[in-house]
Amino acid sequence: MTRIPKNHPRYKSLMTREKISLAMKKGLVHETGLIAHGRGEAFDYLIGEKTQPFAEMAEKIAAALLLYAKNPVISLNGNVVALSAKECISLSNAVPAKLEVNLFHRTNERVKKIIDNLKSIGAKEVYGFNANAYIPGLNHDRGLCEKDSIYSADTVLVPLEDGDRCQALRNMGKIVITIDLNPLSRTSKTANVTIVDNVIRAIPTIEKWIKVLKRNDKSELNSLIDTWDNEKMLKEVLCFISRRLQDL
Ligand code: PTJ
Repeated sequence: MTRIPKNHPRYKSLMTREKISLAMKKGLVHETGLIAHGRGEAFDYLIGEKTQPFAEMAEKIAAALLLYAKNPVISLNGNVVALSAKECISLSNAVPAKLEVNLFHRTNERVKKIIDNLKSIGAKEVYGFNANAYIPGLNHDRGLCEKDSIYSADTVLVPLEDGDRCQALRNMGKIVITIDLNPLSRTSKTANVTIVDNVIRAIPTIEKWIKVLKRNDKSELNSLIDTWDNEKMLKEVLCFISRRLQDL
């Protein structure tokens, strides 16, 4: 890794870039994952590189949905594992939810590498390698998934997702929660709950809310979930960004 001086004003951001770059060299992240990361960075700048109230609320609703679900699954890709592997494992234990590796640029080799990496840092069971089902409507390998995991899930958390798969999962009747720094993406517009925040901050915040909401019964969770209006929140994000730009 390139040595980044700790007093560099962009230390955190540069270290994150190093993480993604290293994960690509290890074969965990696809090369286009670097481009996706750059796009995410640009949007993170626009929201001030911190968890804004609209994201905090979405993270709370996400926690309620994961607790309410009968069969929740967290879908993992190369970028998510590079940036938040330990945090995703911890969240999956807290809910509890299954973990499945589900890639856009799928190769068995990369799925295996990612699963091995997750297991080496504490994940017990990770689905995705023995893909034996297909998300209907996707004529591409990204539709491959496991019957006992994403295919039969009622609620799926899919950070950094692509719009088509998000729509296909919704067409299957699933509740889709996404984490996407771009409030204009098709994924953001298609998901039931869009968390406009960096996956690095979002996953631990969802877990924080899991711990708070775990004491609530299903009807209390349901009342909370009912208050959510994703379209309204996305408009709020755009207003927030334009106000912020005018104020600068
Ligand atoms: O590992 P694979 O093969 O499954 O591929 C993963 C990527 C991310 C390469 C693939 O899914 C892809 O191409 O994604 P997109 O269509 O570029 O979408 C990624 C979205 O995530 C974009 O809208 C980015 O703004 C957003 N994003 C990037 N980094 C982050 C992020 N959102 C939250 N946190 C981030 N760190």
